[in-house]
Amino acid sequence: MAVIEVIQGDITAVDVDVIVNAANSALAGGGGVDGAIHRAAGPGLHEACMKIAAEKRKAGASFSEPCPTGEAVLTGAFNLRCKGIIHTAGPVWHGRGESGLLASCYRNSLLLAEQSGFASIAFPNISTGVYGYPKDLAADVAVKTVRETLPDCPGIKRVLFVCFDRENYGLYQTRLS
Ligand code: AR6
Repeated sequence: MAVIEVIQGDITAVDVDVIVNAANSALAGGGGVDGAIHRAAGPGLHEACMKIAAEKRKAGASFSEPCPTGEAVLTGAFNLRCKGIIHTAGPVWHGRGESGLLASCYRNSLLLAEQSGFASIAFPNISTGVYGYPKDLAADVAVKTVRETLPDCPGIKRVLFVCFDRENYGLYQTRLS
């Protein structure tokens, strides 16, 4: 069974096989953790995201949302020390049942990491920044979904939640202890 850990820090600096980006459904880059990951990875990452977006549109995805909320895509890691980056678009919080979409982000990211042969994965606190998802509710979904999905991912040995702020760090510590 995999270990699940939490640290407070910057996800671009952690030592894992693959990190998850809290992206947007256009894969267009942005602020927050998405901006930090793009800055650290370098311009090749934006090109890779645009290439995937174009492929998805060609295959029938909507123009504005080539990576719909809750889905996940994989790119290389470029200048980062990890081997890959999984981009998933979290839901914007409206208080109208977004937990299923947030759970899909964690589940689809784990399944994609498993399919891609990665043994360790780091998650940020998806949707808890500009997308406004309440941190305590998001932590409930994240921990529960990871625990429920890991039995389907025998190749994944380590899951790391990387919390940028102290509040999220405390919420995850409570849920994982
Ligand atoms: N490492 C780990 N976590 C971080 C880092 C970092 N370097 N920087 C910020 N966080 P957000 P969202 C935390 O806003 O709410 C972007 O513009 C942050 O404290 O990055 O899913 C995208 O392009 C917060 O807890 O993502 C989308 O348009 C968490 O990461 C939109 O924001 C998520 O905050 C996605 O919004």
